[in-house]
Amino acid sequence: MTLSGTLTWVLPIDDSSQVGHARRSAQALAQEHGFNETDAGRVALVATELTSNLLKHAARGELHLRALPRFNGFGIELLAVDRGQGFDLPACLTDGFSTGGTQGIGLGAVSRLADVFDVHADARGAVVLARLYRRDDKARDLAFGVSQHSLHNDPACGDVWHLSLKGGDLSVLVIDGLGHGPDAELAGRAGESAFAQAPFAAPTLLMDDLHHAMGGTRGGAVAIAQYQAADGHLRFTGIGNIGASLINAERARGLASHPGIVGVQYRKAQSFDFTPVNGHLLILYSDGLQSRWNLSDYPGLVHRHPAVIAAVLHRDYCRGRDDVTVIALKLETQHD
Ligand SMILES: [Mn+2]
Repeated sequence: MTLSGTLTWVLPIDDSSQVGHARRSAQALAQEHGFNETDAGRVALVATELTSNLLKHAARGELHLRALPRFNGFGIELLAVDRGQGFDLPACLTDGFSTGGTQGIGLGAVSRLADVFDVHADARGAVVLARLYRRDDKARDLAFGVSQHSLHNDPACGDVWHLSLKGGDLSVLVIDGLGHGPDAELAGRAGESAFAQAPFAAPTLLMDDLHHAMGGTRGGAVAIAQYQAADGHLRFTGIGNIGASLINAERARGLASHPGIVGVQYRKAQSFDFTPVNGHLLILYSDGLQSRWNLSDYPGLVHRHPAVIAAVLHRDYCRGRDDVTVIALKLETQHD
């Protein structure tokens, strides 16, 4: 089982005229991924309500759309992201709470339409997550989230991620191809192809494979993390500046990488072991994200769905001068 990345689709929402566009965009994305009319209609209704609710409490923000990679079924992820204050969750959850000019079904109804619904709201703004899966699939939600954006919305993205699952074990890769644009993407994709051939090989050996595969490209920063569910064991190897943190409610640890550029030059790859870390959150991010964030600045956020966490960090710490990727993953048994 393999998941790999596409860019987050961002729709700016600052006027009620954009609600219809958001609804049609979400519905079209669902239909492209095989949702039938009823299921795509649910997606459309959720998009309408999330964007209307956002306009009402924050006046402006963004709707982030993503087709969830195949995981026993297709899904659509919608994230309403804003910097507004005073988000009133109990009021928003009340059925019939009018969001102005819409059906006013309230987020309570959205939470029942969606297979996954979660919210984080504080003084810095709100992020509301809804995931909907096709009803005819036996999809299970993966406790995983990604926010990925290229600089200036370039269709080429130098950041690449790839996640493999095997019997509850996970192996995840993040590459930041040097710079940005098509040549950076070429470097990233070369490394991803090598990784995809043996994602559960020893990470230091994998790093050598990636080094060879990325030779002749401009190279990049690479991090590989492998989780063994049976003993709650995480192994991490990094070259270059992919950020990595292992977090639970008590503490946060940074996972260290060695200097170098994979595909060009580095002295050695070394793996570090962490155990037991079941139940921890693993966050990997490219240097398009500032590293000075601290999840404990956001009360309760560590317990939210990883997709909410990735969206909050992107909203508040994106540098805006490079491609950016934030992956958040709950380390728990996630059967393939
Ligand atoms: Mn970068």
